Formats: sequence, C-alpha cells, structure tokens
Amino acid sequence: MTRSTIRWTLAGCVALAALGAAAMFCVAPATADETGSVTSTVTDPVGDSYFPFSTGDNQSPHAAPFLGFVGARLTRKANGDFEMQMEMASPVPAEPPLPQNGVKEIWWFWIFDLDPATRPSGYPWKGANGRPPEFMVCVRWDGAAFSGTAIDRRPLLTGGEAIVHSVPFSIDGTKVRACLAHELIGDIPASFGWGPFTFLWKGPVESEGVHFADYCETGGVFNP
Ligand SMILES: [Ca+2]
Repeated sequence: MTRSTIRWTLAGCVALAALGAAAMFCVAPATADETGSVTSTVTDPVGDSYFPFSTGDNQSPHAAPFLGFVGARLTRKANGDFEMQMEMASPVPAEPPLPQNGVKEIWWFWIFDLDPATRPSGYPWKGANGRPPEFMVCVRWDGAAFSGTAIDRRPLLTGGEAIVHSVPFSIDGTKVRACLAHELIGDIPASFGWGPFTFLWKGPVESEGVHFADYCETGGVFNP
C-alpha cells in the first residue's frame, strides 16, 4: 500500500476499522487472453464490510453483505474499452435499503489511479483534500433508481471541473458490472493502480459527508 493510499484510508475514522481487517487478501497478476483482453483481479476478505449508520455503533460487520465485495476485476479489451466487475458477499437487492441517519446514496465503484504522484481535489468530494483517483466508474443507488456514472477528475488538476458521463451498468445477483468506452477515458498509462470500493453518502454527493462501506486495502495494479 502506498503512503498516499494510507492517507486516503485514514480520511474517515470508520476506515480505521478496515485497516485492522486487512489480514487476508491476494492480488493476482494481470493476464491476457487470445482476444487481446487484459484482466487484473483482486480478492477481499468476506465479512470486512461495515455499515456505519445501521445501528449507531459504527461497527456492524456482516450487517450489509451486499456492500461488501469479495473480489473484483478490471478488463481492458483489445479496442481499449474497460469492463469492471465487483462480486458482493450477497446479492444486491432490487431496492437496497438506505442506512439510517440520512444516507442519501450508495455507490459501488472502481477507481483508476492513473498517476500515483497526483491527488485531484474536488468532485465528487467538495473539500480541499486531494484523493488519489484521476478517474472513477460508479454504480449508484439514490433510494429510487440505479445509475451508472463515470467521473473524469483529471481536469481538477488544472483548475477545471470534473467531467461526468453516464455509462452502462448491470446488477445480476452478487455481480455488479459497468462498462467504460475508450473514448471516455482516452489514452492512459499502460500500468496504473485500481481498486473496488463501496461508499455511503450521508451528505449530498459533492460534499465531505461520505464513508467507506467496504475498502480494498491493497488495491490492484493493472498490467504491472
Ligand atoms: Ca493519482
């Protein structure tokens, strides 16, 4: 884990609990198949998710296994499109319950840390703290509908605004998937950090009111 990732982890006090649960993980190397697709996979412990607003005690492992991923993969196809998948510990409900205490959105998302030396500040957060991902792909539930969103945070590095796109997604039992067309991310480094995460937005999106529901302690390295 890089130091920048540790700082990101510690951005929320709830995330401290995740650090203690990082005992079992493995990261498989990226593999290429005959179609030219390259896939990187990560696994994550079962039962290390937490549901900070469900009971008020901030520690409820297993309370929401549909927020806890047990593995994820990122595939770059030969045409440059990306396919993302996250496998949850239990099927995602058709209408997931929002936690108590005013959680407004649940996100299942994958980050692309395209440059380990940069930490864009801004959307979907609001404060001045920078975060590692230059790009994010999210499957979102706002209590009424699911949607798929790609967030290009690279313009934030030069004083611009993040660019938000709609992207295809699917939820099939325990599998959450999304697709990212090459033209939405463009040419990027051949090797970069990535990882799956889940978020609970207590504040509105574009605030600092967000907590990890599950955290990929190690992340992956695509095409190392
Ligand atoms: Ca970065």
